[in-house]
Amino acid sequence: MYKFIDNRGKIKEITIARDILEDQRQLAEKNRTLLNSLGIKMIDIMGSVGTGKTSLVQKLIEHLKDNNRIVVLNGDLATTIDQERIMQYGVQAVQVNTGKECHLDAAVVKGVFDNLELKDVDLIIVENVGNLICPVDFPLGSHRRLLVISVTEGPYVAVKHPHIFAEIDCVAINKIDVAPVMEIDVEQITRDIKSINANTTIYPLSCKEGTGIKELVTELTGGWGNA
Ligand SMILES: Nc1nc2c(ncn2[C@@H]2O[C@H](COP(=O)(O)OP(=O)(O)O)[C@@H](O)[C@H]2O)c(=O)[nH]1
Ligand SMILES: [Mg+2]
Repeated sequence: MYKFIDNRGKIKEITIARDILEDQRQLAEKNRTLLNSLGIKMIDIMGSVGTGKTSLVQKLIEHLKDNNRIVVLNGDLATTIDQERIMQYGVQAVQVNTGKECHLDAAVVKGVFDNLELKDVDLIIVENVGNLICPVDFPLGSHRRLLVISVTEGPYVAVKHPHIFAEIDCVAINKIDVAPVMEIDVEQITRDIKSINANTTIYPLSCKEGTGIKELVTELTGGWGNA
């Protein structure tokens, strides 16, 4: 639903039909069924450009690569920068350049599956396209979804984007090492997120300093579900 507010404060609400998303949900369910049949887990990481998604994937790899055969799927409009960063860890990475599309979707991810030797994979980590709005409406068939925000996005990121926070039950607040210089109150952001979704688990992180990573890894790998 969209709200138009005119200069007298008069509000008009307009609802747009979203049935096309039902196809996406069905494709996502098929992906998850396929992954389950092979014993593979998949994590979908979302968040704006520059919040530290790739940095976090690198940290997850450090923690998980000894016990898991990992494939990373890097979604981005253009470039292979993120893929190259991941490959430095000796981990298989597939870059998906979406051109003008602001999110990955279940069909694209299935296309990647079709080109992998899935029998040699335990864990798929998806870095979704850097965007805070679109990816949440397009489930991929993952077992966990994680939203990465960062203190460099300013103090109002949650209250200005309630939709994604309402949908996602695990949020990492990255770059807490620079919170003082950004004059950001991480506890206020935490309260804002909780006011939108009281069930959300929130992990203050610094990928730069390694703070909070262990706790997040335990959370992500401790409770696989449908996401
Ligand atoms: N200070 C600080 N910088 C970080 C942290 N995590 C990532 N960065 C930096 O933020 C920038 C964007 O990170 P990147 O992982 O590429 O973000 P992505 O676009 O979400 O994948 C890079 O310059 C990182 O070095 C952190 O915890 N603290
Ligand atoms: Mg990235």
